[in-house]
Amino acid sequence: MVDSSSFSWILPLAEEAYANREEILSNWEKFKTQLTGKQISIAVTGLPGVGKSVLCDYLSEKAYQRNYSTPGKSEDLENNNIAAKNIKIRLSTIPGQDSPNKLAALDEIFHEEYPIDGVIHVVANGYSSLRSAFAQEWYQGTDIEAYRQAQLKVEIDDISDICERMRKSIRITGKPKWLLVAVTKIDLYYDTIEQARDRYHVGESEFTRRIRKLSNQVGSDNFTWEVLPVCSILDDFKLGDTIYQSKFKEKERNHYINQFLKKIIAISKAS
Ligand SMILES: Nc1nc2c(ncn2[C@@H]2O[C@H](COP(=O)(O)OP(=O)(O)OP(=O)(O)O)[C@@H](O)[C@H]2O)c(=O)[nH]1
Ligand SMILES: [Mg+2]
Repeated sequence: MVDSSSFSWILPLAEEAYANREEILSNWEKFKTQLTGKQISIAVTGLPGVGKSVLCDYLSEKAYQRNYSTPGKSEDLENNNIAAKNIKIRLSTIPGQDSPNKLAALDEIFHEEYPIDGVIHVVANGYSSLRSAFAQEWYQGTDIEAYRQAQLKVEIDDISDICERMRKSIRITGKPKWLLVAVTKIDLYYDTIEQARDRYHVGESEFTRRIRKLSNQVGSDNFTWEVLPVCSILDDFKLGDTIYQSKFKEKERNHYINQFLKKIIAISKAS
């Protein structure tokens, strides 16, 4: 069982209580894991510009290297690795833009011969970067709320598609066993984080209803799902001439990245 009490949406009051990467992944443990260790493969899905690639770069430590630059729009399947105590985790990120490459990546990842163990589905509470054709079409002088609402609407189609693919795969292979929803970019809307928590986690929303439907279809013994907030790069969000500033410092971001990493490892070990 995963200890849910140690995972929180809100920053701990005392900084000393922030999740610490060194406690999660020591170099010695990483080295030992190269030799032996359980292998877990995870698909990372979500709409264009929600922050999938950058999140995976932070989880795998790539983004902490000097000269790191953000990847830009993804065209193909991307792989990142995480090594923890007795476990090797491979994150395969599916590009968000609709394209033949995206469909090929989805088919490759939801392949019955090599089923994935889990799915991390990334959402950004409507703050998708203005990168997709859809988003650019939508921002024609509309305000942030209209833009966000349109993104949140498409997000339902997207989670429905992923749930349907998961249902088919579980029926045939018994996997993936779990879904972890990453509610990212919280540095942009931390002051209203409760709304995101209601939408994606505790509330009776269309989003949570869609996942519960999957859970009922496949049976809760065969599938678990969890939701956790996170953020990665602290870029300001731009919409037309308006700029929404990131409200976090690096240490706060690192707390959420480390907490998320801890969660992935815990679910992977339990599955
Ligand atoms: N403030 C803030 N900005 C973020 C965060 N994550 C990503 N971004 C911004 O969002 C942009 C898009 O992130 P990506 O990781 O490239 O998005 P993606 O989901 O991989 O998009 P596709 O490759 O098009 O599917 C980044 O270039 C950053 O500017 C975050 O946690 N906080
Ligand atoms: Mg990407």
